Formats: sequence, C-alpha cells, structure tokens
Amino acid sequence: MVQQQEVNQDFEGPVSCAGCGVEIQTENKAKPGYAPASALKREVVICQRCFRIKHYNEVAPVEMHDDDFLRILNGIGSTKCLVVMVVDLFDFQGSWLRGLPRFVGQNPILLVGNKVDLLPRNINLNRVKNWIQHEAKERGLKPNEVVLVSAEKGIGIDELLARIGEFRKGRDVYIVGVTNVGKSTLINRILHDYGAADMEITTSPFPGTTLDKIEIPLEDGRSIFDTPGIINRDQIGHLVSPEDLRKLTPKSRINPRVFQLNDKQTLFFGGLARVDYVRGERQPFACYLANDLYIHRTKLDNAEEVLEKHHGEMLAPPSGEAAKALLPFTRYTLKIDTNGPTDIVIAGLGWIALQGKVKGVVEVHVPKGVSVGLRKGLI
Ligand SMILES: Nc1nc2c(ncn2[C@@H]2O[C@H](COP(=O)(O)OP(=O)(O)OP(=O)(O)O)[C@@H](O)[C@H]2O)c(=O)[nH]1
Ligand SMILES: [Mg+2]
Repeated sequence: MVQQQEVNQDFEGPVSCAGCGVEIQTENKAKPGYAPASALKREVVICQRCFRIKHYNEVAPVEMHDDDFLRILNGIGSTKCLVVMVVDLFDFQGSWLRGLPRFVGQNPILLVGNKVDLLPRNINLNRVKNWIQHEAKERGLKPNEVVLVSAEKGIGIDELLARIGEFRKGRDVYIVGVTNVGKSTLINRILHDYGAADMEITTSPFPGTTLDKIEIPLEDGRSIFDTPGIINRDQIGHLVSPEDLRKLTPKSRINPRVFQLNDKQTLFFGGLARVDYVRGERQPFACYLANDLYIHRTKLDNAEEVLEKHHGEMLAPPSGEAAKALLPFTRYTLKIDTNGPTDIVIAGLGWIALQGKVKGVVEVHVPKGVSVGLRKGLI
C-alpha cells in the first residue's frame, strides 16, 4: 500500500522535516525547524529538535497555535478524503477531537480507538466498540466504522488497513486527533508493516510532537497525511511536568486496583486527585490508573490534614514545589444513581468503575482545568 519513495528533497523549494513536518531553516537555532546546513545534504532531512527527541529522548516543547491546526483541519473539508480520527482509549474524554463534524464535510470517517494494549486482558472488545459508537453519537459524530488498535504493539493493524482500503475509494487519507493519541506511532507502524521502515516520523511521550502535515505517498498516487494534534486544554499532560506525565501515563496493561469503600472514606491518586466517598452503601471502587501510581486510602475526616502534610512527598506525583502549583484543587460533586456499570472519569488520569446498583455522592478534587465526569461503564 505504501510506496517506497525517494525521500531526497528538492533543494530548490522549501524542505520539510521528515520527522515532524516543520519547514527546515538553517538560520535561527532557537526557532522551530532549525537544522545545520550540512544536514540538508542528507537523503532524509530532520530538524535538530527531532534529532534530539529521537536520540536523547529529549523533551522539546514548541509553542503551537490553534490557528495552525485549524488551517490544516479546514483543508480537509474541502478535499475528498477518508478521515481517520484517533482517540486514546485510556483518556477517551481528554483525547476527543471536538468539532470534527464541522471539518469533515461529506467525507467518510473511520474512528480508531488506540492503545487497546492498556485495557485489561479479559475485556470484551465488541462491547468496547459499541461503547465507543455510543459515546461518538453522544458527541455528534457518526463514524462509518470503529476499529480498536494498538499502534505500539501492532494489534488490529490488518483490520484497520482493510477498513481504510474499503472506505477510501482511491482518495487521500488524513490521520487526525488531539495531540499525543498516537497518530504518528500508528503511521510508523503501517510503514513498518509495509517494509518502509526507513521512513520514520518522530513520536514522543509528550504532547505537540508533530508540527505540520507529513505526506506519505501511496502506490496509487494518493497519500496518507499525518497531522499535528490539536491541543485539548483539559488533557492532564498540559498541566504537569514531563517527568510527572511519564509517571501517570500507563506503560503496560492496567491492573485495576479495587478498594472496598465505606462512606466517609477518601482515596488519593498520588498528589493529583482526591476522591471522597461522601454518602452511600459500602461499594467496590475499581481504580483504572497507571499501575505504579500510588493510591492512598484515608478517612474523609483526615483527608484535608493528610493533603496538607504529605502533598508533594508521600502524595506524589507531582513532587515538591510543582505540587503546590496545582493547589487549591477544584471540587466536583457527583450524584450517582445507577443500575448498571458506571465510571467516574478523571480525564488523563484514569477512571473508577462502579458496578451494579449504586446510589450515593462522590466528591472529586482535581487541579484546576482537569475535567471530571460520569459515563456509562467502559468495562
Ligand atoms: N500504550 C500505548 N502507547 C502508545 C500507543 N501508540 C502510541 N503510544 C504512545 O503515545 C505517545 C504519543 O505518541 P505519538 O505517536 O507521538 O502521538 P501523536 O498523536 O502523533 O502526537 P502529536 O504529534 O503531538 O499530535 C507516545 O509515548 C507513544 O509511545 C499504543 O498503541 N499503546
Ligand atoms: Mg505526531
């Protein structure tokens, strides 16, 4: 499907970085796209920032503006193409690309749930697909199909390619989604599976890696485009430091940690969230978070004192001064009255699954800007 291309650039016109799509310049080291003049002689040109991310795992934030993303998304509505929208299954709420229906025009949409490798092994994937269809509909999007994949582990890629083939009908393909959902990793996976592994787009654990459209030519003269992710301000990754983001991002399959809670008990998720079970019967709270994120249980009456004494130390991440910057927390009161599985979602951090009939009140305290809500149970 992917054309083995000559990556050598045309030196007459502007050259784009093969890693992040930004236009290469050789003048200003401090500006995006800088590469030493000697780098232009290489067959594949990458900017200094991509070089550092690739070779030194460096964090290299760049100030991006929503206008840049909107310009690219606007272009999609006016071309005939297949839109592949990627969401992060671990952070469905925080990774939803809002307003997509406005941009796609008449084009078909394939919705890809990525990072399926993080969900528990015994999960019913058909149920997850139906759940995504339901959530998409609630948000005003009617995808032609939902596919679950793991770009990193190579799960579901054959099915994805079959669906892309089915729906694109000789058109270009645009991979879109908010930042950090794994768009570039997905394209690298496709390239790898098609023996074009020498082309590699830059990926990183931090938001804002891809800076402009990157075109990958297909055999039929059409292309797949990687695009920069738009920033959802309520993604937790924008509020914490890169080191803390590493700690709260799950790296392997999540093992839910289950706490039998009585009312007037509290759970702290590191120093990032506090969950008070204010009122209700004794319940299991199944916590789906990064496996090594510390969970501390205490009495609700002691919670304030525990936070004051231990925030940034025992209750970490975040650590030290960075912890203070997240206070005071914003409090959300959730009145729960359900008969079926329900999740309390803390965007970017994870969720708490409640089973069966639950009637009660839960208060969630999080740093300002992190969104909290209830949803139909995913699992
Ligand atoms: N667990 C898991 N992590 C993944 C998967 N796919 C991508 N990631 C990780 O998600 C992070 C972001 O990946 P990228 O491919 O750079 O994301 P992106 O959507 O291109 O991000 P931007 O370029 O910033 O818009 C990286 O740390 C990846 O390793 C997956 O299938 N499973
Ligand atoms: Mg990218």
